[in-house]
Amino acid sequence: MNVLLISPAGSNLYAKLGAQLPPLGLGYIASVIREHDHKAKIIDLGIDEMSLTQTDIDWADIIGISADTPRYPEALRIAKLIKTHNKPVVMGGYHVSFLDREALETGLVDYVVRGEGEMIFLNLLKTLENHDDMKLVAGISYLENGVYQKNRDEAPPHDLDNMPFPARDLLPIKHYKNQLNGLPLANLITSRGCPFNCYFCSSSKFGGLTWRSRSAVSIVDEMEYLYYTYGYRAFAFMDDNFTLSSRRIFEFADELEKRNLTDIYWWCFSRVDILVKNEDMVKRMAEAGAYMVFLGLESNNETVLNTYNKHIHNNQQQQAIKLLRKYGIKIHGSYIIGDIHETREMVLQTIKWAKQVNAKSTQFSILTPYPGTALYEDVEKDKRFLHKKWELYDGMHPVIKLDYLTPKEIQHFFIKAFQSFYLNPKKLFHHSPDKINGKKIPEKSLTEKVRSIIRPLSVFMTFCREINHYDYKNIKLKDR
Ligand code: B12
Ligand code: SF4
Repeated sequence: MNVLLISPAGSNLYAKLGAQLPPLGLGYIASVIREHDHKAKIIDLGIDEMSLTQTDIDWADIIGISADTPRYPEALRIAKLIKTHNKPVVMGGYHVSFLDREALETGLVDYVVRGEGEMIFLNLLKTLENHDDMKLVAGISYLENGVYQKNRDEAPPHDLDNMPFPARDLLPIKHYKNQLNGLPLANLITSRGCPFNCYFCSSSKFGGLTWRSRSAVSIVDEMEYLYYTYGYRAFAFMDDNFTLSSRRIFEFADELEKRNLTDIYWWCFSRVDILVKNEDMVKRMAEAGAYMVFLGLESNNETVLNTYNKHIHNNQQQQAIKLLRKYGIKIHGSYIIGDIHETREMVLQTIKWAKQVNAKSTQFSILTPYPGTALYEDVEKDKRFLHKKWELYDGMHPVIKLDYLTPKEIQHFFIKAFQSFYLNPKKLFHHSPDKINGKKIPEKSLTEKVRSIIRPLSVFMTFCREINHYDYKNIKLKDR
């Protein structure tokens, strides 16, 4: 079949700041179905909003659209356009995996693929081609004569080494301009699933509690391909738990050395508890080119940390920060404000602490109940939703009624948090020597240096313009 896959454009700050990465999920779907003689095209509307043409729609037998929560309204708008051409629409991704019924009941979506979609979508195509029984396709939901059908769940793919690399050749690769310290940056996924099941996160529900990982050989094969085919010298491992297995990290570092990939730098997500237990691993990461680690530091308040069910403590946060710095690995600190029972003092404590930590870069988010999370269920049960304007579920807009803080106050603290971090002269004009484990990394060009001063300012200004566009004055709040 001819399959057109669409990644909708984001309308939020991330999109405006150009935080665009190739949508690997659609890349994987395309590469898997191609192996089974289907033809695939991918359109990333985040790169060019005008790139969906009449010819593409006419060409396609079926159209698949990705939908995370903030892009769900946009995904529906595209589905509506496609429906005027009478083509079947399939939706997949985090949002619709949990709110499948709502998507189907709009009348704009024919099938929802729940969870990791490669095999499910392939089975759906086969069933449509052969006019077989839809009930046998695990992992999909649909309406049958107007009645909601949710087929049994499909287990997520287990052998990730056997999966082809994402079909980057179908994406407008030259247009993704991401860099890590001036070097062209490619994103990869080397594992799926998360055993931690934090309160505000849907990863464990989406991909399951079992961590499924690719081997070091397979990861470095993909890096080599990206290095030689496209010239990438920096890599972002976007999996939730790149460092879960220290053994895999050692094998990965050995494999990079074996293949002489020593002029590369990389970035990954990790957890403080895993790092502090594995100093040898952190040292090896630095030797193997780890430039920066994204740490979910979340809050400086133990009560709030407990609510998040992250199973981490302040002492581990401090130790992990110290450890990464000992080996010259930079930190991207991610913090959350706006827990349901959080007070003004608790929020200020976290903002002050983030400033003290002074990570290389910092991100604050407003606690947001994404479908599939325990937080979402609690907010629903306690009738705390302020609204379900999904495009505002971007971690930058208040969406929950809190006990002690109004939406306006949260918004104010959120801006204050960014302001205190990014509009800090020490931050704007300080340039630490860029070394990893004693190894100097390439000198930044003058343009890069100027850009690194202008960027925080422009982030902040774009951010202030963005955040204020929702009016909270008519929202009734619980007595305080
Ligand atoms: C990389 C990333 C980004 C990147 C860019 C996204 C990109 N182009 O890849 C950036 C930094 C821009 C980003 C931004 C944000 N992100 Co983000 N991001 C991720 C991350 C870490 C990896 C994405 C990835 O490559 N996954 C691997 C691929 C293989 O999986 P996948 O994309 O989900 O695709 C599979 C399935 O979803 C499904 N599928 C997807 N689409 C379709 C379509 C069809 C037709 C079918 C059949 C199947 C299907 O099949 C795919 C293959 O298995 C995920 C976490 C995660 N573990 O996935 C979060 C995640 C997607 N982000 C999330 C969020 C919340 C955000 C932000 C709001 C920021 C924030 N405050 O946290 C912004 C908003 C962005 C926006 N859309 O407007 C949430 C989404 C939750 C939700 N319900 O929407 C996630 C899941 C993190 C989390 N655990 O909470 N993000
Ligand atoms: S926040 Fe991180 S550790 Fe917690 S469930 Fe999500 S991906 Fe896993």
